[in-house]
Amino acid sequence: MNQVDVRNWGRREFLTASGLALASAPAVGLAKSVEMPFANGVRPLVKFPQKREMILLTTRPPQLETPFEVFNQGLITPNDAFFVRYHLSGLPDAVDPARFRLKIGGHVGKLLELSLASLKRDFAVQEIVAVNQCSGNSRGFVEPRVGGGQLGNGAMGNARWRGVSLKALLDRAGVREGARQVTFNGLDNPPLDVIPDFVKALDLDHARDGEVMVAFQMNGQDLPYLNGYPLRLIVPGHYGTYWVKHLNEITVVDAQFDGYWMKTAYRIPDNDCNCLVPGQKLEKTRPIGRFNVRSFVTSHADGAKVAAGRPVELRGIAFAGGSNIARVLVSADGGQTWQEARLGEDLGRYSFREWRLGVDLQRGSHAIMVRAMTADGETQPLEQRWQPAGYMRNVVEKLKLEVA
Ligand SMILES: Nc1nc2c(c(=O)[nH]1)N[C@H]1C(S)=C(S)[C@@H](COP(=O)(O)O)O[C@H]1N2
Ligand SMILES: [Mo]
Repeated sequence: MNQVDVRNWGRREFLTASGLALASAPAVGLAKSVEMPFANGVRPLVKFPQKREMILLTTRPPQLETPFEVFNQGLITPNDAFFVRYHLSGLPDAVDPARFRLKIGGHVGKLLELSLASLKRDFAVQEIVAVNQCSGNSRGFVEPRVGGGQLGNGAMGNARWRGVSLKALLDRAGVREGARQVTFNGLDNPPLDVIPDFVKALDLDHARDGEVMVAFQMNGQDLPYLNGYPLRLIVPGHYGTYWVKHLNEITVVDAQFDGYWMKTAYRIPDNDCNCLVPGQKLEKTRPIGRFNVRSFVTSHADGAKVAAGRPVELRGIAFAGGSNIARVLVSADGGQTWQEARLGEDLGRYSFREWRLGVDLQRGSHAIMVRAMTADGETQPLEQRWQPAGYMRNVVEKLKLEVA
């Protein structure tokens, strides 16, 4: 296999993208763009290497959102449409798959330095279908507005990940008595030393649950460069912040890891709703963890017009943080009455699940709502829950359909 070298890759595409991001309104007007339904929601559509046209949030580092219609085209999000999120602009220039090594060290019996070939050959390979979702997915809709990337609903995706279990790697290295957490670092670096490197941690029990995985493939292909080539961590049911890309260092530690990205960033109110009243002071916090339950209509956009006189086929997706989707309820009258949707193929408890429902609608305007419930009985709130970082939005979605 050839070395992946970003310096030789689609130079023009990177330049086009940077040009767009730096340009002000007139250039955006000339380029293709989309408008998110919130203030300052105009976004350029750009092409990066190995990606189709995506919604641009920032160029350095690349942050790309999936155009929402992709979620209506199948349960698996194609690699070239999968969203991209980075914190640090120091992306690795090049990754040579022959020379790449994954180091597993720290509080272990034996330091491992694994080549990609050894990883694929010497450990049992496993697969899982799982959603990766950014903590700040949908942040642009939060009211009152909060700081951070103003994302629509496209900072999520569902893929079939192939790799080896983290447990098998840790067992091979031999975790020593007294170990508490495992930390994960990738090849990307801060542009300046004052910005802390992106390092995340999981408790030892979680790291050894057999589901957390080091993946080398996504939907049957090598990971796209921007989604973490050659290896990334998969933490099923947990927010994307833990899914470290370009993963090359796994370190077992005998204390609670207190790096910036665990201790300061990505924390949520430590209360039952993980929420605050806007303006309320944030006191006790904990690191963000599992997804809450969400559902979307994918078949129709807000404000869509449909023909009267025949049933309207509504369709969408639902997912949660590890409990199966048990029910999806749909309202066509703004929440007064609810009907049960049919669920589609079950690809596992970490995957998107399709739902469908035919509804008969009179001429006029209709408020469609969708609400999912898990096997554990968790459901979506009817009123938004606010928190200062705008994480974990999962309020019931509402959209208007015009029947004429
Ligand atoms: N090395 C590295 N891994 C990372 C990040 C990063 O900045 N650097 N960002 C994380 C965050 S916050 C998210 S949401 C996911 C996004 O994964 P994707 O870019 O493949 O969609 O990557 C995670 N892994
Ligand atoms: Mo994220």
